[in-house]
Amino acid sequence: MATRISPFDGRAVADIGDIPINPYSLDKSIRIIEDCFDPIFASGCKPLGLGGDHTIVLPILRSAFKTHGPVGVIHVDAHSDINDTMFGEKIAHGTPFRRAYEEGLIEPSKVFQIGLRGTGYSAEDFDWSRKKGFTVVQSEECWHKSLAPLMDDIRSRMGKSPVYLSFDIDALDPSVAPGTGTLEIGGLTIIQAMEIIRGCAGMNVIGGDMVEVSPPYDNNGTTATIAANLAFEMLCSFGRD
Ligand SMILES: [Mn+2]
Repeated sequence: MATRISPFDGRAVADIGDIPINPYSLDKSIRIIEDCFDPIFASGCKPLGLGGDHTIVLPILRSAFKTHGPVGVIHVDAHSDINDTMFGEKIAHGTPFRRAYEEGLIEPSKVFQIGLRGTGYSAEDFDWSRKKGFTVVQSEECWHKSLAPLMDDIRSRMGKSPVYLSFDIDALDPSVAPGTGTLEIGGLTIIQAMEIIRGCAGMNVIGGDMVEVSPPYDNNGTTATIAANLAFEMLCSFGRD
C-alpha cells in the first residue's frame, strides 16, 4: 500500500518454474543455470531468482554480462562471499563475488555490500572487497538508523548503470529470520531491508535474487514468509526504474 505499486497490474509477471539442476554435479548445475538465464536477460525480462544458496549468483551474473556487460551490484548479506575457495573449491556459496570480480562481470566501483558482520576467519576478511573498490557498509554502520539516506547515495552513484540486487536472507537479524544456515547476530531489521529494496526504485535494476532461505531450519515458516514478502517488494521496486 505504501508504494502504491501493483506489479501484477502494470507488468507481465510470470513464474517460469524451477531450473532443472543436476544434483550430482555442481559444475553442470551452474552451466544449466547460466543457460536458463541467457534468454531471460536477452529478452529484456528482469529475473527474480529464488534460491537456493548464494552459488546461483555467479552463473546469473555470467549470463547478465552477455546482455548488459559489467553490472553494479547491491549485495545485502551478513557475509562478503569473496572467499577464494571453500574446502578447496572455487565454486561455492562463499566465493561468487570474487569469481565475478575476477571474470570482469561486475563494476567494482558500483558494488555495495550492506550488512556484513560476524566472527569471520580473520580481521581482514572485508578488506579484500575494499581493496578492489567495493563499498562495504558493515552492519554496525546500519544499527539504529534509517538506510534511506544510504540508498539515496547509492542511487546517485549508480546513475543509469545496470544494477543487480542480490539479497541473502541472513542479512536480517536471526531473531527475525532464523531459517538459514549461517546465522550472525546484530543484523538488519525488516524495515531496513524494505528501505534497501524500495530504495532501488529509480535505478536501472536488471534483476535480482533472494537466497539462502533453508526450510529445514525454518521451524515455523516465518523466514520463508518474510523472504516472500521481500521478494514482492522487489517486484514493486523493479517496476519503478
Ligand atoms: Mn550470507
